[in-house]
Amino acid sequence: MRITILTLFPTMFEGFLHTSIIKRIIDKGLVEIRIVDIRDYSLDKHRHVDDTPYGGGAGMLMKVDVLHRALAANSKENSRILLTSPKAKPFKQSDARRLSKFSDIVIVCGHYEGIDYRFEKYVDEKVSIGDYVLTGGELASMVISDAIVRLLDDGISKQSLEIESFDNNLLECPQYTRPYDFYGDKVPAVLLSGNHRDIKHYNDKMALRETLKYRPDLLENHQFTKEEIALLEEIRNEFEG
Ligand code: 6GU
Repeated sequence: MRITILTLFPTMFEGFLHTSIIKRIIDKGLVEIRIVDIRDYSLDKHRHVDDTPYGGGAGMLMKVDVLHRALAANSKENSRILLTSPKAKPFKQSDARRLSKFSDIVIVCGHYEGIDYRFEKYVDEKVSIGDYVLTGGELASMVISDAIVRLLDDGISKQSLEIESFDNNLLECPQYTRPYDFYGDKVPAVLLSGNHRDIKHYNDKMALRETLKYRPDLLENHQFTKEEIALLEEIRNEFEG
């Protein structure tokens, strides 16, 4: 896979590209991430990338001609072209899965008060990362790339990908590692029992409990199994007791 990020702030990506798991996935050759400076595609001698809005109003808008030139020079026929924007549907795990199937992705980082609306027709999808406003799309493009890239085959172990929060609209269950006893706070006994059925029962129940506590909205889209309905009943009884 190749991901090309068009940005006005290329240096913001240095830490992201050269650290930890993302670096490992790049070094394995599973993804190439290119950072392109939009300013390189400005033709005037002051390298302007923005201008004031027609009709007045506060702030500056990114220029459609500069954006279009940068995009044309860095995309292909089969590129999936994304534009970061707070004015879009929030990015979900299902979007990360869907986008991980493309071989070429271009992410244009929106900035300033916005962009010239005429650029939107060159874009396949606008993507927000949540209901808040960022100063620019750079952090959003890193979030989106990170979520996509970790799903690429061999990127991280299959087991870590198998049961993940949000797949199946459930949060993951709590997990524990050594020490067994931390100032009297002990790891739940069942996890040391070696009984895999009991452990699964416990973990499934805790996953439901976490989801009920923090993201009950996810359960509206969850397909409950018979087992989970029974677990819900157990949780309710404990809660009442
Ligand atoms: Cl993609 N961009 C900006 N500027 N703000 C955001 C966002 C994106 N997603 C949430 N807030």
